[in-house]
Amino acid sequence: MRFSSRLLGDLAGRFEHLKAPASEAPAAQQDPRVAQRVSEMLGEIERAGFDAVLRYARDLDGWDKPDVELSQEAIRASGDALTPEHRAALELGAERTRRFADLQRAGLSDAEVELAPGLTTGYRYVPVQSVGAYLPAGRFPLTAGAFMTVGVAKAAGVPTVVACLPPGKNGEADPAVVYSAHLSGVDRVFVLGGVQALAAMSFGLLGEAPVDMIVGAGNAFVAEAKRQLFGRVAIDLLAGPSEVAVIADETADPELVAADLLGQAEHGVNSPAALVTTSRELGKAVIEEADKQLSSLATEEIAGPAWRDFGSVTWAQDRETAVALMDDLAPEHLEIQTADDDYYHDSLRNYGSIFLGTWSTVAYSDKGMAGTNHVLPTAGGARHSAGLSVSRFLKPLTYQRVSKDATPLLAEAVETISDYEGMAAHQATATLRLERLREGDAR
Ligand code: HSO
Ligand code: ZN
Repeated sequence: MRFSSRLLGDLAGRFEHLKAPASEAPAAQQDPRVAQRVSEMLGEIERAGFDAVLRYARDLDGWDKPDVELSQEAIRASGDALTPEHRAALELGAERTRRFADLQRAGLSDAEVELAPGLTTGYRYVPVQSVGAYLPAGRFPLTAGAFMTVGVAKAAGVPTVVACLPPGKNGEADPAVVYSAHLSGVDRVFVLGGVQALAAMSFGLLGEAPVDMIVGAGNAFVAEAKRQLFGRVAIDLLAGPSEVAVIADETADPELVAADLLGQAEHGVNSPAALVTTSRELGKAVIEEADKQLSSLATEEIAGPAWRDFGSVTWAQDRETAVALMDDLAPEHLEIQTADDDYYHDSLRNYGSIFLGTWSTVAYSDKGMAGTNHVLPTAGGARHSAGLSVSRFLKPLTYQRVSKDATPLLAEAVETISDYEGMAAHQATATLRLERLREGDAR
């Protein structure tokens, strides 16, 4: 997340950085060593098949069993390892995410129009037939990822959804992640991490046909593997470090604003967090608060460097300037804590998901409690794309039906155009139909 220098020039005098990031936000560019390594691994797995998958699982993740699949029994029983409160919370998340996806599905209806007498065109939403979900379980086992990928694919009607997750520190699959996948309707689960997981699903090495689409967040290697596999399979999006931004005015509570900024800075030492405020006092209070909260935060080790290096606080002279600055950042998550939330909601154009009002915070969506998807564009991607939703798993397939009566209308125009383009065979498809029509012999 960074402001573009051209915009800052245009807004000169209308804003001021109260805390500038110590480092430039990492650009979304790829590391050539990561790209090289991923390409080697994909090549080796394509050549040697499942043997290579197992070899990488052993060497990189310490996997020592001959198989990587969890039994249906183990999947069903995964919840037994959790407390009843934890199970209930996950059940709530799976259900809310599903209901929100169902709402979006209901908003996508098949449609048809008669464009000219006898010419009917339309589209039908058809789900992709199989999806492979990657469920990251590295530093943090982000359980809700399963709701967002597996659950939403199932809401779209995808018949086969398989999931891979890396083994945890104890060498086993994280039970909360497996239970979340189970609640989301997953068909099969494999304990397999990183590049080897994405390759195995995409190349059809897990006793299934190759999947049509791979989805889910992961580290730089996972993102790079998705980039290289794209085209052969579809992907959701290429996610970089998680981001948060807040617009706050003098009515905001600095303690809450600081907590929410650190709440996402915790994702990684390169996770950016930005505050744009129309109140200098609030801005200064948040900077103080952030330092205070960091001093006793259990994950200071991550959130501290992230905030110091990539955190920013910017004063904007008025709400129009705040909107211009924020639309330029196009953050993944955006909170609005002002006396005028509706103005911002109506005016802003670039963000992954927006959290309106003091009482709503990013973590509610992160954990699946708000129903919305947390797989969202980062690194400015919100300028051109939205996050994952049920529509991503559905293909609006078009069709056309042409009657005999509509034939002259289409065929004569196609003859003219094809003649100009020199495409004789195209022209013939139209000419032949016109002849049949004259002969009274159209079937
Ligand atoms: N903020 C992450 C998702 C998440 N965070 C889940 C915690 N749990 C990317 O949107
Ligand atoms: Zn988060």
